[in-house]
Amino acid sequence: MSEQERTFVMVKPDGVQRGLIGDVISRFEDRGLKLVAAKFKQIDRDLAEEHYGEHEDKPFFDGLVDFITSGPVMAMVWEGQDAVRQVRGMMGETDPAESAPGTIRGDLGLDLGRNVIHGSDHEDPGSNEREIELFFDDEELVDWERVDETWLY
Ligand code: RTP
Ligand code: MG
Repeated sequence: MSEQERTFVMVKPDGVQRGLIGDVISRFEDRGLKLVAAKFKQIDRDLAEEHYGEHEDKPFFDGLVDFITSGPVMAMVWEGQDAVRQVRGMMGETDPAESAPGTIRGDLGLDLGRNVIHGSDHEDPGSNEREIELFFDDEELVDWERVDETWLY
């Protein structure tokens, strides 16, 4: 059994506006991941620029920051075995058009910008811890047991 780990997930403004928060949360609950923290918030530009700092030299950076600050997001931390990779698999590819049916972006995403969800990147080790710290204080991470823990992922 691989180690439990935590990953940062965010329903982006398009997902919030389209009423998809519940659908996204259900998928992770059904998969057997455990919710550790959640926060519904409006991101300011400073936070957006720091969160997406790896892309600051890309031509799409300003548009990405405009989009992610265009309305509230649902920021969350989910825990489970290999959770970073697990969640990325459930998300699909960056472009919804390239994402398999059954994935969040494949089922719900509209286009490369409006792709519903962010998740920490398993190809960028440490991004999960960095992003969790950026959005949550330590005391906001809830230590609890789900009654059905034996059946969790
Ligand atoms: P995210 O960080 O939001 O979870 O998405 P990701 O890892 O799948 O993709 P990433 O390469 O980190 O890109 C971050 C977001 O930037 C937008 N993007 N636009 N125009 C473009 O070529 C382009 N490439 C990326 C996407 O909205 C992507 O989610
Ligand atoms: Mg990324």
